[in-house]
Parts: sequence; C-alpha cells; structure tokens
Amino acid sequence: MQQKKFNRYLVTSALPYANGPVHIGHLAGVYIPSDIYTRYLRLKGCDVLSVCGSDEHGVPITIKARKEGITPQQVVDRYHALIKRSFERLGIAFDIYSRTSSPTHAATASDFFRKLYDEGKFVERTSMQYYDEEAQTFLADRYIVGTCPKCGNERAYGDQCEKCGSTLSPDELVDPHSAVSGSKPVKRETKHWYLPLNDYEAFLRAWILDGHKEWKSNVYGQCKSWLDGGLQPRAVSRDLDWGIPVPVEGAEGKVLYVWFDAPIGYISATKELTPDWEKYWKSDDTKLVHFIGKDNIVFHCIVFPSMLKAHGGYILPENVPSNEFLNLEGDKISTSRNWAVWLHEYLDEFPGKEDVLRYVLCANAPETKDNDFTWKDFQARNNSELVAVLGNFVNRALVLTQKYYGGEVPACGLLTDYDRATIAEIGGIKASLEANIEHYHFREALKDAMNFARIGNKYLADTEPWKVVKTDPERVKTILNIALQITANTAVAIEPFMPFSAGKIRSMLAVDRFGWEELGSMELVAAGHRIGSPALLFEKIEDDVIERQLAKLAATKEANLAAEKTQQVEDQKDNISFDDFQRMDIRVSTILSAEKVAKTKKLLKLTVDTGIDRREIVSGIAEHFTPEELVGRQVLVLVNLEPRELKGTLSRGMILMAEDASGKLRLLEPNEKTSNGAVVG
Ligand code: B3M
Ligand code: ZN
Repeated sequence: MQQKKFNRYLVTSALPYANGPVHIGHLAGVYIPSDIYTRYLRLKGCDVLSVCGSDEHGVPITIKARKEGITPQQVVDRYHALIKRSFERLGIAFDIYSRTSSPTHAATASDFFRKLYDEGKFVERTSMQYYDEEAQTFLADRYIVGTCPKCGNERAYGDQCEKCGSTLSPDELVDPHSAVSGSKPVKRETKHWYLPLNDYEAFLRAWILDGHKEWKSNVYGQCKSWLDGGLQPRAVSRDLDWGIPVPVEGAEGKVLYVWFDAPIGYISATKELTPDWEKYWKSDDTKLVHFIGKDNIVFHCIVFPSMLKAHGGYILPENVPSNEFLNLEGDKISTSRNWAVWLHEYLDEFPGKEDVLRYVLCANAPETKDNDFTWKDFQARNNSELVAVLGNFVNRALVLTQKYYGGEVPACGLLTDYDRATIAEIGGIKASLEANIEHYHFREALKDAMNFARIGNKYLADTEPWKVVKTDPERVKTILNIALQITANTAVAIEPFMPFSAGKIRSMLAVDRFGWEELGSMELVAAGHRIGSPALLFEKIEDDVIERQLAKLAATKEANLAAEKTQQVEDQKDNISFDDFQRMDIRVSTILSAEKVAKTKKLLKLTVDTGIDRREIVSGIAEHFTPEELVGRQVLVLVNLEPRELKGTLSRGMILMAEDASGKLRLLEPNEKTSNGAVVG
C-alpha cells in the first residue's frame, strides 16, 4: 500500500484521570511508548507536537472528593500538579500538559457540543434514572450501592461488582441504596442527548476495517467486534454537578459526559499550545497518532472519530497503537487497592534511576498481550543489561581513552577484517531501529538501540586493547577510535528511550548534540577531540533494595486482606421493643475454668461465676481462644437463655462475643474489674 506522505505529526497521550497518581501501568501502556515515538520524531527534525493533560471530570473524581470531604476542584488540583511534576521528572517530554478544567477546554468542548446540537446530530431521549430525594441529585451508576445478584457482595456498585467483577446495571442490584445519603433512591424522568453511533457504522467500517488493516491486531480486533456487535446511540450528557455544563437551554444540572469532553481535551490543549493548532488538526497531511491503554480503544477508535466526523473539518487518527495491560507481581494493578508502583514514589526512592524504569517498562511493555512487572526482573535487567552491557561498554571506552591518551580521541589507523565487520554491523542497525519505532514495536526498537552497546562491548572484549597496548599501541588507537564512535552512536540510538543516559554520554564525550541522521556514522567524534571525564551510567541494584519493595507490596496485600474482611458490615436486624430488650438478663461474670470438649473442634466447657451462682456453659469458641487464655477473664453472660444439653453438659447461658465480617471473635470485657452479677443494661 502506498505510504501516505505526512508533513507534520500530532501525538496525543491518554489524559490521566486526576483522581490519583500515575503508576507503572500507565507508563508502560501509554506514556513511555508515546515519549519514545515523539522524541524519535523530534530527533529526526520532524514537525511534531505531543499533547496531554489531566482528565478532570467524571464520577470517579466526585467520589474521591466526597470520600475526602473536599471539593472536586481540590482533588484535581492536587493530582494534576502531582501527575504533571511526575511526568517531568521522568523525562516525558510533552509539548503541553494541560487540564480539562481549563477555560479554553470548557469553551472548546461547549462549542463542539453546540455545533452538533445545532446541526441536529444528537438524538434527545428521556429515561428513568435513579434519583436521591434526600440529596436532591440524580445518581450515576457508581453512586448506587447494593447487593450483587451474582456473588452476594453487599457493597456492589450500580455499574460493577468489584468482588466478582460482574458488570451490573443499577436495576440488577438487590436493595439498591444511594451512596450519597444512604436512602432508597427513586426513579425520576430525565432528558439526555445521545450521539447515534449507529449512524456512523458504515463510515467506521470503511475507515477502520477496510482502511486500517495495518492497525495492531488487538486494536483492530476490538473495533471489529464493536462494529459486528452493532453500535447503539451513546449518551453524551450526565446529571452531575461537576463537569462542563451542557450548553443548551433547559439543561440545568446536566454536564457533558466525561468521555465526550475528554478527547476534545486533545484539541483544546493544542489550541493552548499554538495559534497554528488548526494546521495540526485540520490538514490531512498531519499524521495524528493516539497513544492509549486498551480500555480506551472504543472511545478513541469509535466514539471520538464519530464525533469528529459529525463535526466535520477535523482529521482522523492515522493510528491508535494501544498497548495491553501491565500487571504487578502477578496481580492486576489497582489504584483502589493501592496495588501499584506509583511513579512519584519510585522517583523519590530511586533518585537518578529514571532511565532504569523507562528501560525496564519498555523492554517489558505489554505491546501485544498483558505482561507482568516484577521487582526481580527490574533488578536483573538493571544489573545484567544496563550495568553489564551499556554502562560497562561506555565506561571502558572512555576510561581507556583517558588512561592511554589523556582523554584525546586517537586517530583511526588501518582496519582489520574484524573492524570492518564490526563497522558494517553498526551501520546496519539504523534501518531496523527506525522501522521498529515507526511501526510502534518499541520493545524490538529498544533491542536495536541496545545492540550498539552489545556490539561495542563484544568488540572491546574480543580486541582486548588493555593487553594489545603493550605490544601494538598503534592498533589500540584504532580500536579505541572505533569504540568511541560506537559510544557516540549509542548516545544517539538510546536518546528516545533513555534521554538522561544519552545526555550523560554526550557530556562525557564533550559533545552537545548529535543529529539522528548521523546514526551509523563512524566519524561522530573526530580524532584530536578531547572528551570529558568518565562516570558510571548505572549502578548495581542489590537484593536488599528489592526486598524492601517486595516487603512494601506484602504490607499492602496484608492491609487489603484485613480491609476486605472488615469492610462488610452485617446489616442491621429488624427493630425490637424496649420490653423485648428488658427481658434479656445479662450479667458480668468471671470464667473460673475452661476445657476442650472431647471429640469436638469448636466447643469449650466453661465454669462461670455469674454472681448469682456458678454454672457450666458450653461455648463454640475453641478455634478462637485457648482454655488458658480464658481463665480469670471477666465476660458478659446472657444468664436467662433457655438451658441446652450439649455433648453431655447442661449449658446454662451464653458468653457474649463480637464477631467481625472475617469471623474473628473478641471477648466483651468491662473496662475495669467489676463485681460478678453486675447487671448489663
Ligand atoms: N481519562 C484514562 C483512563 O481511562 C482516561 C483517558 C481519557 S483520554 C481522552 O484511565
Ligand atoms: Zn459480585
């Protein structure tokens, strides 16, 4: 197929929700691939803009605000700043990192909606939605909680049960109630505007299924199944008080659906970046590429293109090279369960190792299938690839040049066949490296970039200049000249992937910049040029560093387990009258003796002083308490419970216990020594 000629590039990266920090899954899925691609285009001198920003609307942000008792604006202000700073620290070089709470975005998204509205591109529909009469607000699905019909989880949401993963609708919940006020919601009629995606099916089929067969199979396949499943009209407004107000009369209390407004954020960010924004968004010699995670494919390949088509005048994405998901230590990364390696924490705990994370997340990227990040692999790749190959090669080339020639690049003399073979190998990498980047195969591209150092490392090991220098110093000049040219090539090749290390190599070579077009040349550093002082690019990561990270995750897992167990609270029982309660006779008592009941796992036989008398009580607590730990304890006893014969003992009463959702039992003891027989009321 004839390759289309593009004169400029517009690279967008999915706008991270500003309701939490960025983690390694976001980086591996979206931001590192996007940054590699953008840096590469810039190095080649292309006209490229890279836009991103915080996605600051939507229900998750309002839930976070409610949970913390702050405003949504305070939530997004906190996380927008944290995310923006974290990206900067990791060297993710967007041309702009904006935010969808910006005035430019509000105007852009409103105008976009208004144009579609005025041109009758929406379908208006009324539907019955859940409404909280106490809080006087419509409830988004996530704001309705109840019992999951599939697994009985009593804290399932109206859109999803986080326990069994089922996708739900509020009507499926048993005993639905409002997460805002706790009251039982009622159904109330509400009007919304829908984009009739079904009207764009033919266009999408032609554009994607016929026109973009080259898209990654995971993306193409998902689009095909959406299209084969038949597209439905999709609501583009919501009953929420946080978001961009729907810009039409009679729409009080309604905002643009977050997935309508967010992609327009790419356009508003470009507007904020340059007055020439239309050249990028409206000329069909612009190559528009969206970098996203797989859960955003439908919005970037079906919904947003349909919006752009409906609006008219905009180009469509040339490619949407979505990655799959990255897991952590074999488990799904989860913000709510704090199961993540947070970027800002990594940057604080591993100062100077920004490129190590960039390298590992690229080398391990979930490009075609979900992949797993482990700290052991992080350590192994750092130690055996970055330290032992890249760092070792560069350091030897520079240190030997310092040692033998006082830092002056020696002239290259006669070449051996091995030299020529090595130079040819070096010259052959560029084509593969470029092709892999341009086809979004960044893992393979990184291997190509690392091949410069691999070949250099082997060249020095094979030619052993430290030995040959004693017998043939002229030969060593050629060897080190070649090694320095390979070092310079390495700096060029790794720049898109590891910009910090590329910069360090350039400064150690005392060269400000290399042009991408020079990649493969063996004359990047001229004979006689004086290099700078060598320093190690990477340092070994020891086991204890990894152990600390694994311990941190273990503590998180422990905390999650405890939280899960105590999270489910028994529902309140039906009310009883005061008289009912008065009929119970509960006394403070002391356990005088305790023993296991033979042939049972759960039963203990206790002798108890109730202040009224001494009596035997059989209690099913043997799996929670040893006899020893009970003797002498004061407990509360329901003394007027009908006596029962249990395993040969007449049990007269019940020891009162507290049992949490995990089934853990706890004694209820008076807060100080109390006389037996004291009445509990
Ligand atoms: N805020 C990211 C997500 O789904 C979403 C991307 C918007 S890109 C326009 O995690
Ligand atoms: Zn469930």
